[in-house]
Amino acid sequence: MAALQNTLALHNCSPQAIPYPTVFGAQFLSVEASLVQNYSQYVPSQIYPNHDSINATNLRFCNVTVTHTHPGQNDTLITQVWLPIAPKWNERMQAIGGGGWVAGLFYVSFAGMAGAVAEGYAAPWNVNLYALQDFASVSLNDAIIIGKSLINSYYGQPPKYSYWSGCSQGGRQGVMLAQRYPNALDGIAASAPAINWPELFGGMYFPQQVMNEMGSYPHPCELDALTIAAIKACDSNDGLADGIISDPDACHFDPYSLIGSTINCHDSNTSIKISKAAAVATEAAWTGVKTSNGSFLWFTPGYEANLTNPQSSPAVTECSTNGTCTGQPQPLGMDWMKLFIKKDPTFNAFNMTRREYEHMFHAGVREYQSIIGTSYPDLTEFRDAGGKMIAYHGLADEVIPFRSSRQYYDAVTAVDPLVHEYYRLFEAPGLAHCNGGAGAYPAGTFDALVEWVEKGIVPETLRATAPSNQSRILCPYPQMTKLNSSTGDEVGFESFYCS
Ligand SMILES: [Ca+2]
Repeated sequence: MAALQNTLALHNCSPQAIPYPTVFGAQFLSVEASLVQNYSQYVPSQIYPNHDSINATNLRFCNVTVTHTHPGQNDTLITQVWLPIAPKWNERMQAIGGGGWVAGLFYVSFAGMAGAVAEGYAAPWNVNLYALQDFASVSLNDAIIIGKSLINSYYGQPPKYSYWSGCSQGGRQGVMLAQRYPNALDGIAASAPAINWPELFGGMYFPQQVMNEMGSYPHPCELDALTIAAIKACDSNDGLADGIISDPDACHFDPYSLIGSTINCHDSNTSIKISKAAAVATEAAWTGVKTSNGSFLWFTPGYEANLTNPQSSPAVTECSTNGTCTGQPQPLGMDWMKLFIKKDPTFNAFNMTRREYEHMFHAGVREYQSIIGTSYPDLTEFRDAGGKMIAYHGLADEVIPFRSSRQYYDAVTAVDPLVHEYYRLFEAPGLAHCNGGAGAYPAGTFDALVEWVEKGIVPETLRATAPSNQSRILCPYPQMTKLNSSTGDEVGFESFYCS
């Protein structure tokens, strides 16, 4: 029996057995198919957002790669679909989102696809090599159509349910699908989404801009000390002293109050005083992007965010052994300004005045909002198609400010006050960008989405567990998670309620 299945799988898993899909405006260039056997990979939840970690072992799947172009656009799009043979296909499709500037088909996507196949899902993704428009939206819908078509030709039936799972760029892609292709998917897990893209990327540079204006760059340990002080000051506002700020709106910590305090720098083991530059930089990273006359432009991360992670934080500085520090802007924001707004790879962003920075910020919004802004607030067609969308967003997210998700949710609510019937946003206190940090991670997000779509079980809460093994529930925004005062010292799921 197993031998027969192998023969069938091999027969179906060949380019000759797979017809080209039909995608409006597309011309298919090639299809490749190969049988992959005994594929094993441990997929930690850090690179499989919305899911728990999974140990994928001895997977057998047909790996199909389709290449297409949109004639006249000189673009090339590559879609890869992994069609499970063992374990057996669960009759669903789970499309996996990208990250950063990458649309898909990088290590996070491949890990997610392995995780999805291990759970029986057929998993497509798409990468676009040339056009921002493909990257922003077109490739997403193409990938879904291609995925469904390949599934239909391989298994002889379309997927019963089609899903999206992504975080960050992958989250933005999910939201874009709900906005522009409301019939494409049954369920979308779109966590910490990089929506409001031009504002996000323009705003990401703001702490660096402020340090440039001062010509003074604090030591990372000064910024870390101020973050620790803010968390200490605001921790108990939520009723639970757990090192996590669960009520960020109640936090109003003043970094200027600590100027001159002596701290111990852990890395160099020296004592230094907190400088005014450190207070100015943290304030910039906490209270929003401001114009030269002080008016608000966009959100920055909250008090809980790690401001000095060299990979991801907005206020990174680097210090030599003689104590001289320089600013280290994130390449994402820098590339945005140089390549997309100024269209000049040699542009020197370190010398901008605040007025020039404001012009840059606004120019990005004007030029790119309609292409990749992903901020269109009317999801009523997605609602009418029966779609469900779910998202978590860490309150300690250092890359994408959690208030960006709030702002979008409020905008969707203004169009349709009953939005919570098909779209829910869960804020995760202490959680960093997509994963990490001290806060609890909701590993069951995707499964909650599937239950909502297929069984109508409304996700009233999400269960989340922290690295310290402390567990809690997350509540759908605008509700807040509150501590149930009747519980004792043991804090767990039952210790919280939503209000
Ligand atoms: Ca707390």
